[in-house]
Amino acid sequence: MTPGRLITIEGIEGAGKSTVARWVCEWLQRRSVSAQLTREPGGTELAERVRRIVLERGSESVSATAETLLMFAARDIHLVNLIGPALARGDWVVCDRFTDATRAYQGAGRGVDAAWIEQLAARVHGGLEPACTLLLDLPVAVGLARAKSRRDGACDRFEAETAAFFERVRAGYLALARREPRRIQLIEASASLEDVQRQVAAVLSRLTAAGGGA
Ligand code: T5A
Repeated sequence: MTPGRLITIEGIEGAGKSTVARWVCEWLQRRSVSAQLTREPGGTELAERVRRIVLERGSESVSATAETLLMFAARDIHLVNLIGPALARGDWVVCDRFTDATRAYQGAGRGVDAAWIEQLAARVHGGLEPACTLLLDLPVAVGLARAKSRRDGACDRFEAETAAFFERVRAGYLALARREPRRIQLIEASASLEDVQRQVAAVLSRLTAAGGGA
């Protein structure tokens, strides 16, 4: 059986990742590709519990080190219980955020040592890398305004961060895209949803035509 492919969707808050992730799944399913939608941190019952811990604004402070370890703990659980088995069955997995989020948020945003993040990634991924990453890029102010308009309650720990933090995260993502231009496909996400879908469809067409390599 041909193994499935992992597609990850990345970007700052409000970039449209969840919207695009659902659309990518539907695009694949319309072409008879079995695709599963999931997200990080989370994706399984236990990993979603870790998500609640890492996102909630409690009275205790959470260091950047603890945050990084919690992200990778949730990712390990997700890979073992959901992503790995789905890929082994031949399904494609569409994941709303993955390790590039740790590189951008904890690495570029919080200043966590990049080499340590790569050590954790090597350990947790066990050789798996996304076949393709869609990086939805847009100005921080536009993303934050979209995220705010959609939010129905209090902000989580990340949403409460400053614009300067999200500028570092965005710059971190763009640096990753420059480093890995084959895997990371830049999508101009301040465009209309129809235009974003057109850009994404072009990437997916190349990906499926190439049998999964970007
Ligand atoms: N995190 C996560 C880390 O720090 N490290 C890690 O390793 C990982 C995995 C939670 C947080 O976890 C952090 C980063 C995050 O802060 P999350 O819930 O996935 O992660 O992140 P959020 O960015 O908070 O998710 P949002 O739901 O806010 O943003 P999305 O998914 O990017 O945006 P979406 O699709 O919900 O769209 C937002 C609004 O914009 C509209 C939508 O309809 C919606 O109303 N919209 C558009 N409007 C106009 N034009 C377009 N093109 C539009 N696309 C969407």
